[in-house]
Amino acid sequence: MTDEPHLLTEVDGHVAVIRLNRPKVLNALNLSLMQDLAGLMEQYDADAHIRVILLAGGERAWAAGADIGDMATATRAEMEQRDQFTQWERIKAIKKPIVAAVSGFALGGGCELMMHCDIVICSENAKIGQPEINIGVMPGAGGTQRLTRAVGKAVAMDIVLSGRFLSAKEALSYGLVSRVVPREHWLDEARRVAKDVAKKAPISLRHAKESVLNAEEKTLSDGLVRERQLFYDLFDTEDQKEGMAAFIEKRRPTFSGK
Ligand code: CO8
Repeated sequence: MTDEPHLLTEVDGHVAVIRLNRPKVLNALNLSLMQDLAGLMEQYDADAHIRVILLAGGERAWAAGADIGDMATATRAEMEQRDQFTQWERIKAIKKPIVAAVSGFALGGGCELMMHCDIVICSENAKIGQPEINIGVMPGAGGTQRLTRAVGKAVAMDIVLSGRFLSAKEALSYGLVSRVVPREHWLDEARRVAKDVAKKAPISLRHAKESVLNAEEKTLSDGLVRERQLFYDLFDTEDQKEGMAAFIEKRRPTFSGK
């Protein structure tokens, strides 16, 4: 009997759907899953047919964190040698929009993976947190940095130091997720959002994603300079001409990605 693949994939129009598939361990993120996930995302990022990546977990868990079994007896030197954060850097470098479909637990590395995505569609049953403090460690893949930029110091400290789980509603009120949907619609709604985004001009999507992410890393004035360059660049694209002509002619645009 062969093992189930830890990632399932499907292409739905211009949307590449990737599903985390380790349900027995609540989609715990081990090194080989993260390597394969980064590789798949890079493959879709380079594929001109794909415009949006949809990353989904299962109904009970998006991902309950890094695989604790992999780390339980590791020394500092072994952890450093594994160099696992390279995989996370590869995901951070993906240029196409990533929509997350989150249901159930999004904890530790799972919450950090969610924060690597661009639009987070979240079931009302989601439980989101950074509980590393309960097992004698702390977040290591952005859970103190991206989280603090997303929700501010006071809330980030509460989440990281108490290890408590947030409800979907709380996460929405803090700006950690984009939309909360009824539990029976979490995946359908995320697919709908991904397909809707995939109708937009691909170069505009890429530039807009880069520019929004710059707000996390650059100063306001540097971010504004880069925003202006990216905005001007779009006037060299066929899709800008098509988009504006379609508006004037009162028809739907057909974007070519050029
Ligand atoms: N790693 C490995 N196995 C896990 C994990 C995990 N993170 N989470 C759950 N499992 C396994 C359980 O061991 C259990 O396996 P088994 O059936 O063989 O006993 C199975 O999944 C089901 O879990 P539970 O029986 O515990 O289910 P409950 O509904 O009782 O509880 C919880 C669900 C609350 C989610 C609970 O499982 C839990 O607390 N999980 C751990 C959450 C956690 O601490 N996450 C943080 C991990 S550390 C981390 O993410 C650091 C990231 C650093 C950056 C990334 C670098 C790699």
